[in-house]
Amino acid sequence: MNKLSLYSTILATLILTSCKNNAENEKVEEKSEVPQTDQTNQVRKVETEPLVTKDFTADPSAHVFNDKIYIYPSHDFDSGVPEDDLGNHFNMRDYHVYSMDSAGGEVTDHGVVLDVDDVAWAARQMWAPDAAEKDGKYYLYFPAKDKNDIFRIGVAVADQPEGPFKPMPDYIKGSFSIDPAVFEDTNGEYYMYFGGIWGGQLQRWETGSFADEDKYPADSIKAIEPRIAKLADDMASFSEEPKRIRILDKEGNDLLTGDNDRRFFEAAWVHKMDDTYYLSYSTGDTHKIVYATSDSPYGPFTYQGVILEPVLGWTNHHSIVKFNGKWYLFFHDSSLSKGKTYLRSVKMTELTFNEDGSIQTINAAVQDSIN
Ligand code: FUB
Repeated sequence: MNKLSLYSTILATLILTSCKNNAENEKVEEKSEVPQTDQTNQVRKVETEPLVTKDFTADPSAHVFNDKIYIYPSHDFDSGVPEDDLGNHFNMRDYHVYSMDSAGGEVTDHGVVLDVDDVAWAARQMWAPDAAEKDGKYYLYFPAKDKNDIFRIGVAVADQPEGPFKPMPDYIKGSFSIDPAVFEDTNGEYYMYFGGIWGGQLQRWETGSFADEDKYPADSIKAIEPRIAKLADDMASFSEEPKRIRILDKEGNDLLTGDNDRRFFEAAWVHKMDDTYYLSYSTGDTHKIVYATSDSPYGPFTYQGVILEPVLGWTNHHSIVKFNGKWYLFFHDSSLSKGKTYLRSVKMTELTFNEDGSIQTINAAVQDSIN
């Protein structure tokens, strides 16, 4: 090799190495777009037991009423409907209410408080409910499929938190999809957050009216968003058209459909700490409970990190409540049924906030109950 070709070979090698390094740096830079909270947050492993063992319970919405914790869960049971992609085997037909005088104390079962046969407009599938109190009345919000097999959200009223609840004759006008969560703001306004994709039918409402077929946005398109509507004074109707809630990354971009680790799937819940609204929800195909924050109940919310890693079973659904100065996470898993996705059990654990308001990630995974 003459001198010239030796220099050319060295130069070419240097250029190639530099390009490779640049490409690798770009990859590292891409990776560092993952929010800081995911990278730095320590994951706390917890061991938890089902709060109820006599029945299967799921989707726990917890509230503090009259100095007690009340839990409004779905009531799972085996109805014999075969498992399918639309979740028809989640064929629940009634609700129980549970209460506790102290966190982790004895759990009282208040029995059946509402049955599908008592709801004039509902046909089947009483999915995840929530409850709210206003002026001494208690309101139970629940999704169910109507006689046309379209999920709607109904409301039932009681004089005490443990029911029994008397249903309104029709579902809330303008309501659709599943997983209502009612948040009472510090100024006395009430907002319903709702929506769930796939079996929960939210994808069918993208055009504003119910579509006959499922259509999902492409991975590169903005993800389907949960909805919010302010409740009217009667607590049984919306005072506005439901609005979409934007969920952004830290650069201000809408989360995309392909962002399965962070985008909304179902199970919205809102709590407020200081002046910050925390929207938490279950993610796309990854079944984490994650959270995003905003200074308005309407958002836009900015993605922050993971609250609860996937649990045993397919679904993940939670609520967050403050009781006697401590924050608690209520959630469910399928440990009691040894992994049956539609037979779940409600659990609870303490939730820890860091000084900057971020939430410490919890891992409550149970591995060996399946054996
Ligand atoms: O319990 C039925 C459905 O499963 C709920 O509505 C979803 O959130 C999921 O937990």
